[in-house]
Amino acid sequence: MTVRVGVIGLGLIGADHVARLRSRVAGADVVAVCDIDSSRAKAIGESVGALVLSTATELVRSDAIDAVVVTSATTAHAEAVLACITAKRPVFVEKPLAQTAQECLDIVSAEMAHGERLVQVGFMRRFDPGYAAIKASLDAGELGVPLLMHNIHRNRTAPTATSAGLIRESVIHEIDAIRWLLAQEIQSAQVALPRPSPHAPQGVRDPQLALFRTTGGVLVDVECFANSQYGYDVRCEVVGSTGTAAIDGHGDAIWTRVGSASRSVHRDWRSRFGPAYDRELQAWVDSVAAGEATGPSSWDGYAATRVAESTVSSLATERIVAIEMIERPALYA
Ligand code: ISE
Repeated sequence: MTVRVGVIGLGLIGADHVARLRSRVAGADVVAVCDIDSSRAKAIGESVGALVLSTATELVRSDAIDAVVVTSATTAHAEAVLACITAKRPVFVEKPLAQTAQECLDIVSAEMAHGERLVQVGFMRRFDPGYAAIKASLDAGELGVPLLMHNIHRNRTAPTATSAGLIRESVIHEIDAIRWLLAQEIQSAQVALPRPSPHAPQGVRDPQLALFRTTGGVLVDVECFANSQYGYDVRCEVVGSTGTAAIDGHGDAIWTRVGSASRSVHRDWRSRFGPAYDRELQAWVDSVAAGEATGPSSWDGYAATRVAESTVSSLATERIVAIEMIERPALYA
């Protein structure tokens, strides 16, 4: 079966997903697209022979499609995902699931009323071989009991970044990785702020250090630096009672020349995590074809956004904020 996909939102990641679904993911075809910029929609749609529709609602209701990819602005996610659930369409939505924890809960409620999972959230780190190897090692007990986790998340430049956006759009990846790797919820969050980089946009607190404590007592730090100038650099190390496992974010090759050794630095998340995005969408297409949603769920999307909201509220005081979450519904057990 070829899964006929409609894509809502054709910015950088949306256009990348269109290309990926057509060339690197098996069993899928992009048959319809829409974007608020109609000329962009026309250009991309015509280049791949897809129907160009004017609104997300029209696309979700179209008989031409089997499933939907939502890559519009975060503010438009909730409406599009809820429309997909109403139309009983499997949907892949880029992270974060929605703008607020309340919107995420509305999605969780709609999916529960439908009775089965339809949503996969784009937390692609789960599909990265380095993160997957740490997960396997933790699950096999090779590190003993996890005690600490250190993370670095640097972007080269982010001229439109905001202080809250660093947490909601970037640290949210680590929030999901923490929950997934450790299989624990996060019970408190705190942000500590050094002086801003001279390269940070006016008034933006960049870099930031977020500190999380999990329900199992693991302490986690995340350095987020959106305007590091030098490149894209994502690292993670879990410290257990008998060993550690780490991912070095620089790249895979090291060059040695007379008197020096050097290694590549990724320019952005598209090159660093390209293969993880491929695997993530392949897993989604396979799950749609099998009629059973897998991967990061609406519950994961809700939990991450709930933690991000509390973390943002620590920005003003730099104090520890306790995180309140609803009970995990049985659908997401
Ligand atoms: C971007 O939106 C992403 O999702 C990238 O994976 C992340 O590393 C980056 O910080 C975000 O701005």
